[in-house]
Amino acid sequence: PFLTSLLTNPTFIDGTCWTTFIDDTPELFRLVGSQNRAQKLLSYLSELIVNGPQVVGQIGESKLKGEIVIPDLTDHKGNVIDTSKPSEKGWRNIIVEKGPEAFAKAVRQNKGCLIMDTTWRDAHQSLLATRMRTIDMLNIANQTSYALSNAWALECWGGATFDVAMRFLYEDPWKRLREMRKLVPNIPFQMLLRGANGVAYSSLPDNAIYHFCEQAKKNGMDIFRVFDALNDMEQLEVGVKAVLKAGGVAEGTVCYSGDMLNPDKKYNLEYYMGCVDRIVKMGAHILGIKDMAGVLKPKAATLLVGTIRKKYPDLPIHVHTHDSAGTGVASMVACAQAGADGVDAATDSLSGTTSQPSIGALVASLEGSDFESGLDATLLRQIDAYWAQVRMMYSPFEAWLTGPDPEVYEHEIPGGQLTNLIFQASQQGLGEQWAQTKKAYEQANDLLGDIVKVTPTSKVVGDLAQFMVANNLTPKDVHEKAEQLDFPSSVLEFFEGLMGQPYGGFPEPFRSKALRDRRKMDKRPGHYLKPINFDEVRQKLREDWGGCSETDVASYVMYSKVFEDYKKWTSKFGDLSVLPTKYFLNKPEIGEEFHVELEKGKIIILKLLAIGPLSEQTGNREVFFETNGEMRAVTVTDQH
Ligand code: 3PY
Ligand code: ZN
Repeated sequence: PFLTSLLTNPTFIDGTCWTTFIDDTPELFRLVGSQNRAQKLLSYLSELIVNGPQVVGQIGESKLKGEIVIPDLTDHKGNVIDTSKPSEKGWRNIIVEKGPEAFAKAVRQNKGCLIMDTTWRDAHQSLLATRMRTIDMLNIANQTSYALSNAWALECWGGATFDVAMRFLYEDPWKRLREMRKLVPNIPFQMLLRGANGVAYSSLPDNAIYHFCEQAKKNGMDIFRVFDALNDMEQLEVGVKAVLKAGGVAEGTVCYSGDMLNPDKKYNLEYYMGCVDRIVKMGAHILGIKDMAGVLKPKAATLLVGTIRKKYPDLPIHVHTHDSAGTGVASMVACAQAGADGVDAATDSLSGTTSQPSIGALVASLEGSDFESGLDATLLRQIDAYWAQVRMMYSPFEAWLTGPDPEVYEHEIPGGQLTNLIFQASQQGLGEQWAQTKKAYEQANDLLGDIVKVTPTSKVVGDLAQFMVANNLTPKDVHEKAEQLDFPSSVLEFFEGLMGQPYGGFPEPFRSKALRDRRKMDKRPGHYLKPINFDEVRQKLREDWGGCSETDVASYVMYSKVFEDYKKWTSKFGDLSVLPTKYFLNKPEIGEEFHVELEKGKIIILKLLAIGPLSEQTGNREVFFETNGEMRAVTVTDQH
């Protein structure tokens, strides 16, 4: 109390009693020199408090000010369901007890249409710039284990979540996977793997993909949706084989692009059936159809799924879509009716527009039909009450889309990229250029030969579009000046062949003009890339960081620079995944008390006491906290 009153005393705050106070009475502050976990956490908070969110990689204040209420689940009679232990019921039991083939058989034999919930991966990737932190999934994991116990799977890992976890959230994606798995042992986990690109943006040596899949399976992954962004079947096969070798369920996936109903478009039914035949031959357990932009209209869905069902009566079919144009529920119902075994949806508050269609709307639309989902709508609504609050907490990452965008049929921008591009445009104050960017995206796609667009090829098209807008280039200019222009590196990598071979070949002479004397690979990149020497990587990581796990090795191989930056960050600020999101994004108020669970059962109670005045000599400020009743101070350089 003495210190608290002193720290809030006006003469202390204005600096008049400041200069000698700490020097004269160091025992009062018990400054902890050792870099223990709590102190590192305080360092992060102090940076956030003194220098603002940008300095710690955040972008602004969240709209949610209060505490998030975690709902109890109640059954139809109003009785509270005991969720202290996970549910034991779920489709994962078949995978664990009988293996991938048995799972594939069981979902095919299931009478209704199962739903995969994408809330933990694609929904926030598509709506909130992939920024959902592990803690916010873990906080609702017990309830989820019950409410979604009959789901096909929880899509919860892979895609962009892998690098964003390290890059922006300062979290270990592997730790996320293990922690989720502990709390949800009953529902299959599904991830997104970009074929020979792993979870990166261009191809890696084959042995990196095998190692990655082995680690993912060991750390709790069950079903791997494997796609290739160009539907290059050789690239896809690398991923499918790696999953089969690791013992996972392989969902070999074809990406849907364009409009199959339009006879003038490049990708028609024959093209897709050719891809499906190859995927079946590879030995995939499940066929995935990935409509990443949300352009699969109900009639096309009926035709595509219906044709596959007829040709391959025993093949489980799982369809993914985005609701960008507003047709998501209609298309998924059409898929169910045409013979799909599973379709994707997201919790209501994180659904719609660029995300997946609403799970509540889909469950209701299938109710009473032959294609029931087997999910309990009441329980889903109860956990959605949690997600509504969480979405508000992540408001700094909203693109503020107000409704469906049927223009997606023209520009074909994938859901996740659409919000990303809008978000980037507004961050850079280029809001008015958004209409131009959309148009340029269409033109860039044509210049590149009308390619299938999904990560990483969607980035190629997006980068070329932004390049055209920034440099005021028409498609004609691009053609004419191709030999002089410095194209974005993603465009050059695509032309080199580092993302595989596009259907119909590369556009010439554009490719050669843009590449000049760079290499041209006309076979899949794995033929050229030198295999990873894993022992060398292990040795390097041990030398640099004093130790390494096999999952660190996998992270480093996938994203060396991002991994190293992440390690530097955590040596300075510790494991920030334990910090509640409210205080990860926003600074606490003076006098505000909050809890952080450093590890199970080890809780610290924190309170911000005061922010000291700026020292003219050093440019520093002192920030004072109470942690478990003990005073701690952190010195921070004021960067203002
Ligand atoms: C990804 O690759 O991250 C995607 O979500 C593609 O749709
Ligand atoms: Zn998607």
